[in-house]
Amino acid sequence: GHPLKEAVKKAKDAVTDEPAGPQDGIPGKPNSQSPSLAEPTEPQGPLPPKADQSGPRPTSPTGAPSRDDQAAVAQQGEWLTTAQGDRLYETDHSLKAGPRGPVLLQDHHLREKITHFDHERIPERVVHARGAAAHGVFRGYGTAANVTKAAFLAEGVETSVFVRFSTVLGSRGSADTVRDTRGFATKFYTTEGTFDLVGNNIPVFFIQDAIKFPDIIHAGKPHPDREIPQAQSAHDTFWDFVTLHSEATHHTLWNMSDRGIPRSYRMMEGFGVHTFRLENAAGETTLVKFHWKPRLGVHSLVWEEAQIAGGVDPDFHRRDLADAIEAGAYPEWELGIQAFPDTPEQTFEGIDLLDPTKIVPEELAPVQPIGVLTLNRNPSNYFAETEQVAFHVGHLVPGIDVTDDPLLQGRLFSYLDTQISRLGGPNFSQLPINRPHAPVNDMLRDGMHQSAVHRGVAPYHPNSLDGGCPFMAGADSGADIEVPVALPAARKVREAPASFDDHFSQARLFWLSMSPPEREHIANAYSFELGKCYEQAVKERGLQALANIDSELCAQVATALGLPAPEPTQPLRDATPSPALSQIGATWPVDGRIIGIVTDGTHDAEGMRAVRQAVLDAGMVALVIGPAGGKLDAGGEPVTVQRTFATARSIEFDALLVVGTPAAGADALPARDAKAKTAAADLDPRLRLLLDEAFRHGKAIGGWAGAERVLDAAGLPTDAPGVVVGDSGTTVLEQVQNLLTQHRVWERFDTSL
Ligand code: HDE
Repeated sequence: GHPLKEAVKKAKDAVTDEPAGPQDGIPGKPNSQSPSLAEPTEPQGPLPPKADQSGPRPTSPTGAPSRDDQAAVAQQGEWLTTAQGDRLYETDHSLKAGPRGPVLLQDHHLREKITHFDHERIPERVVHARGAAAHGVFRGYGTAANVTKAAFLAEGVETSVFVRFSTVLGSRGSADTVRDTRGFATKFYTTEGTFDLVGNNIPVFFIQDAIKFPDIIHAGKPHPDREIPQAQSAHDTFWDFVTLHSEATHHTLWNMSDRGIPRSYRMMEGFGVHTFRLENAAGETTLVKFHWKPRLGVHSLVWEEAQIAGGVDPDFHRRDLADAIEAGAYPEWELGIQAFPDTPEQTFEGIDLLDPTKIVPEELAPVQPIGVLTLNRNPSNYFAETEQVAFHVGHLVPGIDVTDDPLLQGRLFSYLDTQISRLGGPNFSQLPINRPHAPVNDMLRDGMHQSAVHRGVAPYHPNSLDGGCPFMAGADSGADIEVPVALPAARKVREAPASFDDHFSQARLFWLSMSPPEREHIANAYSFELGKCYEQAVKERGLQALANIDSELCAQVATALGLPAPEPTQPLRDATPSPALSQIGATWPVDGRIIGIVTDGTHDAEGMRAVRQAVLDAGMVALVIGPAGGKLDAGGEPVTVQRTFATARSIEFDALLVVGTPAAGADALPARDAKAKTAAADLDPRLRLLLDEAFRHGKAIGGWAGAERVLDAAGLPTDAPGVVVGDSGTTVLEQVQNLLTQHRVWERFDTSL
């Protein structure tokens, strides 16, 4: 037979024979064996079509489209066709007048194929353009029942969700690990209609009024003349804005902290930012702030890792999320609320709850868990799902309402407006990813891309011609009604309340809550960002803002900029630190952490195999790093090399284990690298770089079977904190795993601040 036909047949058979993947398991139960990450597939001929990443199917009794229906729109039958279903016998050659003649205009297939391609792109989001998403399930604990009647928060209720994470400033193709705020937007497909919690990984915002949003974004985006820099805040216009609007100081400080460079989407907190109003079945109201707490803890990259990842793996966060879900290590967050009495002042302990530049420290109002989110299925099509999903802060269900926060009020207008242009008209709620899982019976009609075929003649209310349908739900049927909040008598003004005037005290609170290494990272971040500005006035105003936060921070950055440190313009207020704001000091589960095992297969192969298995058994990921690709013979079942000295960079690993003294790769840099040569006669310079970076980035490093010679040659002191040398691989792994629960070896960072 024809080789291509045979390959296709083989591929088809492979798909049907494929064993059930981890996604077919029970949602919420992380699968500790990570089969898909452990062994790369070896390409042989055309790869079989990748099986749909079928996790649990969205359960909707009410007509949410199944993925089979969605695919049937354009992928039925086995023949290639035109969009009209006419079968094609050829798609590689245009219709021509003779093999060397001109192409004929009558070639409809050519024109359809190219025209469709020409229109494949839609405008990217004006902010949050770069994102990655996943499906999952949310389970209510029932603990919020006393404050809200929202049905999806009741005990044991499971609701399908879709979550999109994003950066804010960069374009759709920009790097993941830039210093920026991250979006954390969740769509709950509840039985009472869709609820969107459109939050960020930072609990405060730059501005207090939505009318300034175009301004801050214009300032943060690349300069309009040369369109540089991409996805960066380290430039004059950004710092010009945030130093002219001192209300931005608090959010800017969070961005300059480790929160601006998360280790993973799985290790970020999420915040609703604004205060929301909940209403219970008895009509009583409570003000709340929403929090997402990651089960794996809050962790960040160090700045050098973030920069390296931008070059060697710009998709670092996107890949991490998809890989973890594919391997069955399902990310989890608890949803929690801080609850405040709904008093006419709408303040708590003197903090204005309508001011989005303020947090309420968790020590004053604990975060109470009300449910758990598990992400368990990757999108099967990026465009259809991640790109076309449309979130809106106004998508609310009974029991959850908005407040008068002027930032939130502006958002209530913006999201629908931008989606009409981004998604090409007013009918985007009919796109599969946006369809509610509750029955829809609206009187919205026609418009671009209308795909519903409405029945009846009377899309108006009341009517007598369609039997009066649809009917109005009564308040007793759980209909969505706004909470009838009393408003004070007022004059129309363009003003902010006096309670919005304090711009520095919470920035100081954040600074004082940081541990020494976190403070050092913040000072370095300001030194870098302000150092990248050209305008002297901007740098000086930047230092002025820092003087109003803390004099040591200001002095350190001033030294880096070579400028005098200014005096504060107002007295620094005392603040009680909030330990909950620091990422350091607790321990967390190690699931899904990535352990690189450096080996050439000739030293303690048995121990290496045992350690690799122990890593997988602990729910972590083991990646074997060898001098070159292929398999290591290792005197037993051959071991697949997953990274080579040429492809491994330290950013990918949470810890490294070195087995014995691996030989240099045959493709190691030639002796031209004289420094490497003298430092370590036979140490592969790329292995030296790998170890050196892991060490500088505070990662646990272990070794056995003579590995201390390698560490020595790489210049790593074997008695340094977090460097573990032992007799057997399993005891070394045990200690390394223990170190990993603290995320990094913090003692390695300078603690002078
Ligand atoms: Fe957004 N924001 N935003 N924002 N926002 C958008 O809506 C806007 C703000 C957030 O993954 C846009 O569909 C205004 C705060 C996320 O699809 C747009 C203001 C918070 C996402 C918009 C804010 C957010 C967006 C662009 C100031 C955290 C990505 C595309 C009042 C609480 C959602 C779109 C996704 C996206 C407007 C401020 C979160 C233009 C006017 C504060 C996570 O409508």
